[in-house]
Amino acid sequence: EKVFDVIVVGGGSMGAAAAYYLAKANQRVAVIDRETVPNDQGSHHGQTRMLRFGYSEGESYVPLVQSAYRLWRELERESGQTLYIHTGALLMGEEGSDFIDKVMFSSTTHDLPHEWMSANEIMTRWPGLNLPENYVGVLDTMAGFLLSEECVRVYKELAENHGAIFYEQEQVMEINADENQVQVTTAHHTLQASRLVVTAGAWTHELLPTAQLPIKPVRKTFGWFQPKQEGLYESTHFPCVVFDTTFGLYYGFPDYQGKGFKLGRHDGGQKTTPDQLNRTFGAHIEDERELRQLLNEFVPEAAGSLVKGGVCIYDQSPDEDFILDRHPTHSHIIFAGGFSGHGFKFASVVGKILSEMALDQPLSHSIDSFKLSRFK
Ligand code: PYC
Repeated sequence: EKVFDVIVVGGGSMGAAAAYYLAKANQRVAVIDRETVPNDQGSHHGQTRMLRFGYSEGESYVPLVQSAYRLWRELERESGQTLYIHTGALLMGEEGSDFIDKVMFSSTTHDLPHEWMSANEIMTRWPGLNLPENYVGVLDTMAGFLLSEECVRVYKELAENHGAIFYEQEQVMEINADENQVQVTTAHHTLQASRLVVTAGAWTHELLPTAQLPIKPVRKTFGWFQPKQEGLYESTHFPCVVFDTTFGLYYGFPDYQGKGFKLGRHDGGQKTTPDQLNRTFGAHIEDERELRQLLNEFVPEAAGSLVKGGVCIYDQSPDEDFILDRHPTHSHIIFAGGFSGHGFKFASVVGKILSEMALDQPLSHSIDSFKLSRFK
């Protein structure tokens, strides 16, 4: 039996970040993941994740994004790696829509740099976009994207430099907890610690059945498309984009390093379990069709051939807000989940908060709005 201070189950974005902060605080840390770290089976693959400040999901997220941003930039300095590409993010929808109103409310409440733009102004500045007349956009000027697998890889490497041990491709078979200790058994090892952090994405509620986490995994797809014309969508001048349309909420990323224009749909998707998930893009007829519907109307010059499609999982909470708390009956078990497709950008600050929780330190942000008890 191997003894640690903290065991982290799930070495994706949140778990790798938590391991980094814990190892840096001189904790003996073990990370267990059923896959490699990073991997393409969960919720952190696909090259890019957006970081937006003018948060449509609620103004209360803004200070958390700001901290997350600072921590990502610190991580870049510490590692010497580029992890954040500053492009701005253009959020588009019908004038007067709830979506645009919420983006504006977050932007003005927190005095964020932003530009309100009409459809004509947008199409003049970015000729690759095509908008109906009644659409407007808010350019979130500080926004950009994170190189997601790189972020996870860097956290892992730095955590290892501080002594963390990663047990990869090891599935957790059993978690046992008494009042002070936890024991985690995999096919090859039995590990013991006084704290357990569970950050296993769509697997989290299966690993902690007694916590009764209301998390529902949803299958989501995305694809890279070959622009029909060069020069319109490169990340040097084209921003990240979000389209709130009558037929769905879509997000897009500029062409980075010649991979193509990346597009995904944020709403919709199929309820699933991570073990039953069909990870083949195109397994459902709508996988490509619904992406092309958006491209044809709003980004027509990006609607060339499909370069590559991908499938990932959202772990959806009932209100799409995060769940970050202690286990209801075992306070030395801490978990974070229900990130509902908008969590990656927060992994830096969530990792830091998880480490503070595990060390019983004051928290750098209130997490009261993420309590599990709000669903009871
Ligand atoms: O939260 O910005 C976001 C996002 C983009 C794509 C999926 N989620």
